[in-house]
Amino acid sequence: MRIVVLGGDGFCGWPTSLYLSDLGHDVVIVDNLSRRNIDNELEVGSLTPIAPMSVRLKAWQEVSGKEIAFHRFDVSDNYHRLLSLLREYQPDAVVHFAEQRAAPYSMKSSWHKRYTVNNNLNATHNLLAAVVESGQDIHVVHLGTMGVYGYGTAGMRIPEGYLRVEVRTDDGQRVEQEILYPTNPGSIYHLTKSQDQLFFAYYNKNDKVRVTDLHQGIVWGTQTDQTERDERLINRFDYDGDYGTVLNRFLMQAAIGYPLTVHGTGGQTRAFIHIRNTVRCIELAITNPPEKGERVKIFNQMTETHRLRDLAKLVSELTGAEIDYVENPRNEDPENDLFVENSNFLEMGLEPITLQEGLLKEVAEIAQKYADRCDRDKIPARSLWRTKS
Ligand code: NAD
Ligand code: USQ
Repeated sequence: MRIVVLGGDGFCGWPTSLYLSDLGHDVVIVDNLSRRNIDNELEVGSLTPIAPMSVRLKAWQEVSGKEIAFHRFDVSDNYHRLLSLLREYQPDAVVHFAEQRAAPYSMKSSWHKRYTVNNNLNATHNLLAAVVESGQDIHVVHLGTMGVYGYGTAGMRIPEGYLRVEVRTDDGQRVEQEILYPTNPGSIYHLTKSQDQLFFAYYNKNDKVRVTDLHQGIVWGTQTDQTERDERLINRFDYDGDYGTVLNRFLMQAAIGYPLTVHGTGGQTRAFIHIRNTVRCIELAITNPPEKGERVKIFNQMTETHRLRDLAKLVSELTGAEIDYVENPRNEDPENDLFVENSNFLEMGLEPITLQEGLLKEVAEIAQKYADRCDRDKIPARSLWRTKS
């Protein structure tokens, strides 16, 4: 297949591009390198030494014999470059990772809120408008988030996108319907992913665009079979207070002897998935597209849930790290249960990689190996989500 990967320089997009290329697909990456520029803004860098794009692509050609083309432009702004690419390259699928993905970054200031909204909503809308204007039947595969649901239910499993409801009509009859699961975003970033869902529903209804929306949990791990092949292919590892996600942060903190930063009581429960499972899920989504006219397919892309204080205890038992319960900078429920339906991917053949299997390897091969690149001053989360009163 011909596949465009928007955001293909990022943490999920880079290993996905290599994985798809390795499978024999023809891959084109689009990225405006905004994530690297945000590192400059925040005066921080990936714990792993990521190579510039041209070096990455040359290394991939050397180790695999395969070429990946790269276009540097802003999907939220350069509509005509995107449209031309779709017209000329005629992809079967576009995988859309090209959004500002950190919730704390999106909450730093009104500038960061506006940037995240402008970037994410325009990127998604430009893609859908360009698919329609191109006149081609391109399958859009989007990376969404578990956070669109909020993280709590009344004890039920969170379904894969749609909720069955029963409404009472004026004449007293009961009618069943399936509606998009009501969104309950906790940050401006998560709000943009909630709004993305409406774009998909609209373009699917009005223009029959085929869309798969992947509601992904927190991704952990770093390397895949492809990124491991050469150090120039190494994937990024974010550990700072804005972009570092909780489990990778705990692993890096354990490796450098920094007490694990549990926010609040650690009673928050979240969904997780390993990066190797992420790339496999994208493949499964691409090879199982919706039919023309079928509603948006929504899959929950996660393999396990964990309460954060249990996660911290697990990492502490494995490594001897201390745990520090710090004041929570975020505005979120201190405790929640989380039950998630994920049978779609399991039935398609996903084999979950569990925390127990991968944690120690990650600490030894990544966190400890690159520990000297860590700037300890960048570890605390400083983005405060509540307005000061
Ligand atoms: P990332 O920031 O590492 O990668 C995103 C890439 O998109 C970056 O390379 C960035 O430069 C590029 N980009 C952003 N805006 C762009 C634009 N307007 N035009 C062109 N390129 C643009 O993020 P990631 O962790 O790889 O996440 C990728 C996607 O997966 C995001 O949409 C995110 O919401 C979703 N997701 C990530 C996680 C996670 O734990 N990392 C979990 C669930 C969902
Ligand atoms: N947390 C800590 N200590 C830390 C960092 C975070 O206790 O040092 C807590 C947070 O307060 C939060 C939880 O861990 O309760 C998750 O935080 P996170 O930064 O790991 O993840 P989140 O902000 O939810 O965002 C990440 C990705 C985002 C993706 C989302 C999936 O950055 O792109 O959409 O995970 S999900 O969480 O399922 O919505």
